[in-house]
Amino acid sequence: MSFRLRSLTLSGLAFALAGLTIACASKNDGDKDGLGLGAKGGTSSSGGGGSGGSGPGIPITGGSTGSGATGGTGIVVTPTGGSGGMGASAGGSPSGTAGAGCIPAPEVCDGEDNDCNGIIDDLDAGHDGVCDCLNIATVGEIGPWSNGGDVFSSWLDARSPQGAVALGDQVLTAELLAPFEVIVLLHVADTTDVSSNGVTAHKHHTFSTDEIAAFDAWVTKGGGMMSTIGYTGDEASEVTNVNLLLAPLGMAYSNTKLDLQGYVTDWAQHPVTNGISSINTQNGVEPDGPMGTTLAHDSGGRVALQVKEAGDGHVIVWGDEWVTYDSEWANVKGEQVELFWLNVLKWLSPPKTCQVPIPPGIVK
Ligand SMILES: [Ca+2]
Ligand SMILES: [Ca+2]
Ligand SMILES: [Ca+2]
Repeated sequence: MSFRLRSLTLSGLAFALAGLTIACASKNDGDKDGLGLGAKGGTSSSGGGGSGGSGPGIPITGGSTGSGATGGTGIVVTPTGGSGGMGASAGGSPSGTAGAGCIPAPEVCDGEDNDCNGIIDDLDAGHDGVCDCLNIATVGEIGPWSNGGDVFSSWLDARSPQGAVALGDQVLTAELLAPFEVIVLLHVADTTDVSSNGVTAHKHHTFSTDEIAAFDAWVTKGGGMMSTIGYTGDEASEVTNVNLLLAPLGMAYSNTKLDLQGYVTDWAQHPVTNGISSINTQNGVEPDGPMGTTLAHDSGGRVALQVKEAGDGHVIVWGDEWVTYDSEWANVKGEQVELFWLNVLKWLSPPKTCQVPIPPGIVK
């Protein structure tokens, strides 16, 4: 119960929203680009140049020195094979592609469908539901309203050798975004720093026209993004910056419906909501996108979740940020935040890349 009491104590504070965007990018733009596991490289500024082979237990046969920054066009998931099978070919590869002529080999993170099952890089050695080859980044900073860990520093790191790359306050460019399949927007408000528990989430720079265009292009080419909100005490102002990124995608947060609160208990059927019946929120903001499909409401009928398919990409707008603090749900019964994250990552991932089964028994 301690977490609940803490939550209540904090309920007078406002949380702003940040977005978690997850982009999907490049591993399938070709092994020939040598992208390999570009996302494991620098966690702050390099945009992922990484040499392959950084993750324990993940053999890499693809390019080993490719740089995420120069890897090319990013999120190209388009099958180029056409050789029958399941159309997942990423171009000629040593291990072939699904369909005639594919020679099955163990799946590795190389942008290829090594085991010929039609899905590229569907490796999950721990059978935890998080693809070991998924390239995830966060934009902005995790909020300070938790005494425990966040979903990226602890939960995700335990399930994917690649972890998440923190892009922080970096300027968004096509080259920076290209290596990623999924991006989550955290505290990206340009209005104020937010501090608690001796931790400060710094305010973000205002997204420029070029950044907005780069982000929109990354999503529509196949990237998957999720935004979060409610980090600051002035949500009406907080939503402005993240809405700059969401607007071209037909999505938004309301600047007047600022009272999302309590348990979200009304869920429509969707891959993102599968198995979900209750998730708590604190001082959230209602998603209010003109093109969004509403999937969940709180007990007061307020909107908590909207999604949209944008071009080849996927967008999730969540009306709160407490789901990013794993201390609030890791040992909590009656809520399904962990399963929610697995659903989110799977739906945001390209349909023919990194799709791994969500194991049973996630809900406690
Ligand atoms: Ca495969
Ligand atoms: Ca592979
Ligand atoms: Ca895993």
